[in-house]
Amino acid sequence: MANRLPVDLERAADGTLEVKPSPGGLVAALSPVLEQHRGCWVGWPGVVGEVPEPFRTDSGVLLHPVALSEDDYRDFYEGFSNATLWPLYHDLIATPTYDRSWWAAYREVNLRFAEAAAEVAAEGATVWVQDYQLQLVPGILRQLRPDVTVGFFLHIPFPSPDLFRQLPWREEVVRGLLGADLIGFHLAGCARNFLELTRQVAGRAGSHTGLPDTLEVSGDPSVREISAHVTAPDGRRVGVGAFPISIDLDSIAHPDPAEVEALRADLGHPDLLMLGVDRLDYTKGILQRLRAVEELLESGAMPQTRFTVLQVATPSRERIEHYRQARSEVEEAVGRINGRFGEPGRPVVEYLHRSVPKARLAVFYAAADIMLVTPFKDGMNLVAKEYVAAHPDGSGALVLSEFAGAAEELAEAHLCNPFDLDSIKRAIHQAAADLAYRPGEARARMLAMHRQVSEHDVDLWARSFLHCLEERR
Ligand code: ADQ
Repeated sequence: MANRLPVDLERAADGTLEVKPSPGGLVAALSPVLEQHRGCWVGWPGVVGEVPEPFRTDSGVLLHPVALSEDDYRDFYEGFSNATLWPLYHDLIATPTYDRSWWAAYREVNLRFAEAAAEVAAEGATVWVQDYQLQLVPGILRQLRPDVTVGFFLHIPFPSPDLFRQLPWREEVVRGLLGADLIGFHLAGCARNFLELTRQVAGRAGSHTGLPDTLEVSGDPSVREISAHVTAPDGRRVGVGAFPISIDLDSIAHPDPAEVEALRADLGHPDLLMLGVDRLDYTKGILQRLRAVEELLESGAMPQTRFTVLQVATPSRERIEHYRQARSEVEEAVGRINGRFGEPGRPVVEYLHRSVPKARLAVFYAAADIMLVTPFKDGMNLVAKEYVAAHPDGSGALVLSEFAGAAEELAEAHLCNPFDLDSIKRAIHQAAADLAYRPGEARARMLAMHRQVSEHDVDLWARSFLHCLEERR
């Protein structure tokens, strides 16, 4: 179960609901398992108010909608999930708001999701709960249905205990998570933060034992073993481990070279095409990368190179003030840079504020010489992996923030510190210099990363987690 069902519902003019499947990485990863076991996906279908009855997708997966009212959407989703937990878990890049009524809505909606899962789960079923919006579900589900096996995966970072302890409802959240049999994070560092926290916080609510200081990954490195356990207040041993998510390589299937060429032609055949693809979120460092580009232009650091930056920014959480502000700062920077350095018909920054179909994104990835991924903090960042997947021949270069989870696996990228404009500029400069003067070195870097992503795809991620979860039965 996840906050969102893998569908887009649209309300037609006559008030009826139309359902369209919305394919994504998680769907690709989970569909085979769900189809094989005739499984069920519980989630919110994306429009407030009345929801359709449960229905089956063409491939036989049962979708079970959970309703959210306008108030739930505001307080549970925009409020507690995205204006409290999101900034707190991303190391306070924005200041979290702690609001009691949002917390009440979060509890209430988590109860509703848990009840829905309890209703549809077969005797002894496995329930896999996804992400920060549903952290109380494992604990509630454990009480409602002690027979089911519960896994929980967090897609965003888990902060250090010193930050997490700000949360007024910290003990409830930790106890909710400890209702699971297995809790998965992208990185060992996040798992370690959680273990340390349970020592500090949940310990007061019950006993705890057996917490190692470090997380060891043992056995076949492609299958992450559960590396630590926490003893929950009710005495159960809860597995904690790192399972770095990845992508479905087929979704970035090789685009038509003619389309790739046509895109570069449309952009006026730049010497260097740089690309950014992000949700428009203040954690993604879009403004910072634009400022770095602006400073490169200002200083004339790359005089021989006529470059274009294509920035695709998906609209996201637009009613939340920090998001509105991030958008207006980005758009101001785009206008300023183009005003200062563009030519008629040749802006420096091409900016798309909309979602783009995956096949078109694949064209963008394949066409780009340098991919700019500069988040201040990111659980993983699938865009970095998608770019690498789109360059099986080793072309291109990746500039990647050290603070993206993906940096652990993609160490051959040009790593940068997004808080330091000079560091971003250096990484761009090095990537461009490698492409121009050290093509062998540039190719070796990209090929090493391509191997990593090919061998660790989203299917492996799902199988590893579910394998560990099954072992806990
Ligand atoms: P996100 O913060 O959404 O995910 P990311 O991992 O980069 O970030 O995933 C974004 C996905 O959306 C990618 O598959 C990308 O192709 C797609 N996308 C982005 N912009 C798009 C556009 N304009 N049009 C169409 N598609 C677009 C959260 C966490 C991440 C974690 C993932 C998965 O914040 O850290 O990697 O979940 O666990």
